[in-house]
Amino acid sequence: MAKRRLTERQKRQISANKNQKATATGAAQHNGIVITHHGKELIVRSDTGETLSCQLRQNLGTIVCGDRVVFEYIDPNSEPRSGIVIALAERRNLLQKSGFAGKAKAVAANIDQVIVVCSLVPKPNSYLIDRYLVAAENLPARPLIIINKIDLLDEQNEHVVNDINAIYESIGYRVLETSATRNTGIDELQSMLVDSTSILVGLSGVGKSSIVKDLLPDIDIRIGEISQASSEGKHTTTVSTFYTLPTGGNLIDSPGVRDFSPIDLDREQILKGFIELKPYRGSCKFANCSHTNEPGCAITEALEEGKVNQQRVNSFRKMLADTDA
Ligand SMILES: Nc1nc2c(ncn2[C@@H]2O[C@H](COP(=O)(O)OP(=O)(O)OP(=O)(O)O)[C@@H](O)[C@H]2O)c(=O)[nH]1
Ligand SMILES: [Mg+2]
Ligand SMILES: [Zn+2]
Repeated sequence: MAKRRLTERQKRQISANKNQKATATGAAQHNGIVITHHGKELIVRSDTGETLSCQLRQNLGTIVCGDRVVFEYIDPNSEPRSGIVIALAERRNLLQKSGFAGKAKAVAANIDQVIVVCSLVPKPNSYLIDRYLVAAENLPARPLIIINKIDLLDEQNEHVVNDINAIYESIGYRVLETSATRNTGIDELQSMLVDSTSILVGLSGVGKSSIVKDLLPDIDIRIGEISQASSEGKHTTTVSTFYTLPTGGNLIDSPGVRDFSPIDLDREQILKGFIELKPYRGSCKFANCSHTNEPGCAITEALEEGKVNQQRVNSFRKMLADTDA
């Protein structure tokens, strides 16, 4: 007999039932989504729309923003109510980065769209954009690139915007120019968020939280400053937070990074992350081609023929070298 596939709901129920047997509390179980966490305290929004503080049952492992969970109320009659998360639903995907000493650090779960935010100040870093795109392609999630602070456009930095547009739009990515302070491009962004869960990622200080604030003006969101000396952000957002937009869709604001590396990717996955290199997969003379200086490398040939962009190939090669893949 063909195996029946369980729906997500059924899987959650089974997971919940297991825990119920183990604890025998007999308490009613509810589903919700993790909005954020402060140390061991999780903030969960139930499917009925209640936001509550939850503790975490032991041995559930890491639970992050965007995770679907099953919880019980500690005392359903107390005010405000609080809960215990007893089970974690299966994840569709998990965005992770390389944290302290190269250890994997979970950022957020169940993401449909990764929005790589860069700005004119601090300046964009193309290698960082490329690494985020590789992470997105492998989640998999749809990537979108934003160039924020477009109000700061001048003759000196004009080429930065032109280059990003030229490189990424020519390979099929969407590049959106915004100004969070002037509310430019925000309506367009809003229309690209409907019906999905998106996450804003990028350097500290590029304006991720400012963009969220434009979309949710009534919510209290901390906006940081830029250091005058270094033009870098001051890491104002410290934990990822999940927001539901009244216009449709969910948006996760994440803490800005100094650097980002995807975790645990092999050579094939890195190649998969450079979408314009797809036609050259498996076409090199040597099966174990390092795509650097071997004769008959299809990627080197494509580069010489001007079919692929030098900067992107540099990123590809650097990523292979950096990850030791
Ligand atoms: N000129 C200009 N400044 C902006 C724009 N968007 C944000 N800023 C400023 O940039 C600074 C940093 O903004 P945040 O929204 O805190 O940046 P962030 O990306 O959330 O930073 P982290 O939370 O540290 O990752 C603030 O001073 C904002 O006012 C913009 O479109 N134009
Ligand atoms: Mg922020
Ligand atoms: Zn090759």
